Amino acid sequence: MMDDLFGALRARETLAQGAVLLPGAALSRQERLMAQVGDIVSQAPLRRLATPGGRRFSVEMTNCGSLGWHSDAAGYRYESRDPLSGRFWPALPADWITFAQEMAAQAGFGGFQPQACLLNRYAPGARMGLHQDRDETALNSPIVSVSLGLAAQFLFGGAERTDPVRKLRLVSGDVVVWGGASRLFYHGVAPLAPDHHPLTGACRWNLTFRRVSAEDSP
Ligand code: MD3
Ligand code: FE
Repeated sequence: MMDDLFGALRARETLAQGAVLLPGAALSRQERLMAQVGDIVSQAPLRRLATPGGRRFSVEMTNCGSLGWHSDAAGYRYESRDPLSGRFWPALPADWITFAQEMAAQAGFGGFQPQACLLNRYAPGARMGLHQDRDETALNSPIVSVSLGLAAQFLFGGAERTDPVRKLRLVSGDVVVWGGASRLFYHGVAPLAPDHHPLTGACRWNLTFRRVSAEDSP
């Protein structure tokens, strides 16, 4: 309800075909989300993964769900166990699944069944270069992204790496659903400027809910 009030200040916006910004859609649950993030990180600690080329991501990551995204010398892929501990990833909280489904449905994607949530933490200076999310085979499913804490400049390109890039400021509580024609669009995040946010301190968090496999596994 409060979300609707704030949402009235920044209107829902279609960024590209299949890409919908829902401003402030997570505002009313952001404190609970961050408490749950704390639980997940205590079970599957944040880590700076190696790229296949031997560099390291500046963003710290972990996962929950039946699958989690991982990167090392062997490549980018989803794993059902945390390679750091050998244990299954923490479960996706039931209310996270419901929320991601609601957000997808609001953007026109009914029946979304997320399998993975990638948790990204940006400290000042952390960035994510322009890339496509293409380690999933369920390309008919959207990706639901939730921003928490410090604001970031999100970079949103097109189907080709050389397409013009639009800059979009994402603030705490913003949700973006990326599906349809935009599912394979290039995107990234500019280096995080140092600042302070009451919810997260010096950091920005981003949660992305993903369906990995097109088959009807849980
Ligand atoms: C557009 N994360 O984890 S979320 C990622 O803010 C990632 O941490 C960024 O890109 C972040 O892969 C951006 C927004 C996002 C996620 C997936 C997309 C935008 C997308 C897939 C296709 C197009
Ligand atoms: Fe991405």
